[in-house]
Amino acid sequence: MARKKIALIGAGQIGGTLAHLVGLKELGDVVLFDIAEGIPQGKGLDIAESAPVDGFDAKYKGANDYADIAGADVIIVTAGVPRKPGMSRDDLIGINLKVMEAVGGGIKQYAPNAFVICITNPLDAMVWALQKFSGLKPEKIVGMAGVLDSARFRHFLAEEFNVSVEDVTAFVLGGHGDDMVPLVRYSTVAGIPLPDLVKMGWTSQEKLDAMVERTRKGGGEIVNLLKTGSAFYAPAASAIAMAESYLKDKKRVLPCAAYLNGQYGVKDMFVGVPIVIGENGVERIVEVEFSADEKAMFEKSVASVQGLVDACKQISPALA
Ligand code: A3D
Repeated sequence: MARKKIALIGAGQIGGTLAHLVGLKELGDVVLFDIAEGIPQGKGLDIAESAPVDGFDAKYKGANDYADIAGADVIIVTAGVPRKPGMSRDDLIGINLKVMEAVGGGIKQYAPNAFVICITNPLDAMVWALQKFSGLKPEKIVGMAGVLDSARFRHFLAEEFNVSVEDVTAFVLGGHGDDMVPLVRYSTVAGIPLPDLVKMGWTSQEKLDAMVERTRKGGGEIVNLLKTGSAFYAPAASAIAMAESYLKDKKRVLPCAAYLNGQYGVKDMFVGVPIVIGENGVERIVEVEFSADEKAMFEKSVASVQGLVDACKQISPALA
């Protein structure tokens, strides 16, 4: 059986980390694409030279021409600019929308059957625009945010409880902004929901509230520490989990920005919800029940995404 082809559009901090992880996990051969000449070629060669040491087989090709992504099975998009301290994700919209137009054109021409994972911010609006520009079927394109936001919450919880991260599950839904929705009721340690753990004295409500808030601001915390860019290790790991579920038909249930067409009362928008990813892409959208408070938080988050989508339509009339 031929190896799968994985195209990474954007060979920056996340793109390079993705390329390394694809090799280490032997998910397939890699094409690293970027407008910067030399960077994708250099990173590809560097990682290929690590393969004999780590013992993995994968071919790496650096590219500056979209023709090289032809026939890709999976495409992960990180092209664009990241945040700097003091910037919100929404500040990136003008520049990154133009990038999505170029990337969408390349995908439409050379890899219209790929499963595409978008990471470029502001995530929910950029994946929406990328779907329009590329013409991909809605079930073949998703945005990565919920897996990362949930992983951050899981990390904080595992530290607080002093238990393995493996036994902590968490659910963060809604848009990938400061009003994302960490769902405490659906987050557990080995199946025990967080509100029960508060009752059992494992932590206090105040501490739990603080972890929820830290999760919401998790991206900004890293931006402020790094000063020159945004998080890349955990975002790359998160997108790889999504790609792996598609490539291996694992049918994992993961929170991702998926195209909603009436689910959760939302139409023609990408918003973070639990989905099943398998060989057909988005195979199911899971509609969980919200309490009144959760519903209000979710609707606030959706309204923020709607604002960004409206801004995209104003900047690029082709999207209206
Ligand atoms: P960075 O290291 O700057 O890499 C971006 C790469 O995109 C650079 O190598 C650029 O040369 C390249 N690029 C720019 N324009 C184009 C173009 N038109 N075509 C192809 N390549 C281009 O950034 P990064 O890797 O740290 O982050 C990439 C994106 O991911 C940013 O928009 C971040 O805001 C976003 N991000 C999202 C999350 C989510 O959870 C959604 C988390 C972290 C970062």
